[in-house]
Amino acid sequence: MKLQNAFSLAAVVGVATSHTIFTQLTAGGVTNGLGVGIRMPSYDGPITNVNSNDIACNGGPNPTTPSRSVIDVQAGTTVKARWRHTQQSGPDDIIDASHKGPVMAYLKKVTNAVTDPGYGSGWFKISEAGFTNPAAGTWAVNDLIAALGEQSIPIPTCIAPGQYLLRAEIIALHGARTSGGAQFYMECAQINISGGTGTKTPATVSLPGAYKANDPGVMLDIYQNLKSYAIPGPPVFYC
Ligand SMILES: *[C@@H]1O[C@H](CO)[C@@H](O)[C@H](O)[C@H]1NC(C)=O
Ligand SMILES: [Cu+2]
Repeated sequence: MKLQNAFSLAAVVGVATSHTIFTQLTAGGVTNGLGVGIRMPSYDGPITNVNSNDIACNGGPNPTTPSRSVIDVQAGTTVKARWRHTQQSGPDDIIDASHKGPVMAYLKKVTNAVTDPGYGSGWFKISEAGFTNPAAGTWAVNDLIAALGEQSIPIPTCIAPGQYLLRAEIIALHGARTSGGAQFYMECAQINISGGTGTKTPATVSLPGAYKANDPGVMLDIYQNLKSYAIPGPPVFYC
């Protein structure tokens, strides 16, 4: 009996460590510390209810730790979101390769990046990658692992300067053949964009709201000879 419990515990830990968290942001050549300027959860599990407020900036089942920091970002530069299984460091500590799916980033203009709750209207997508190599069967998640967990996110030049939430997201589709089976991983970084020209105003969506449980890119069987993939959410905003 004792032995069996030990094995079940190992299985549970194995599953948990295949999850992931966006733990660090690199901006202007500076890699900020773990959880600095990021609302980091204590547990690396996914959000699975697309209608929950937690789909915006995590929380709920995975309580998040607030951060007082706001990270300076220059419009027109590329920032890097660093993904890890847990808050620990290490080269292999990214996400299990079984967690195939898209990798995206969104922004939301806010008055105060520290206190804004995240959920609600105002979100626009600034980058996405999906089924990047159908011939090889590889996805943006596989590319992220090859990039040692660093998601490169170009910050548009034409948006207004000011405070934003930067939401980096991975959707793991290994269990997505049933409704509620897709695993959404996301955290929000608190940033202050300077140098934006403000010449364009992006169309925005709500989170929750931008995803439906039965979207073709959310509920699908990725093991059924998939030829193409429709990344869920709005189109990417380009200047
Ligand atoms: C954002 O950047 C502007 C321009 O550098 C600065 O004046 C402002 O104090 C910054 N705000 C925060 C919250 O960092
Ligand atoms: Cu997982």
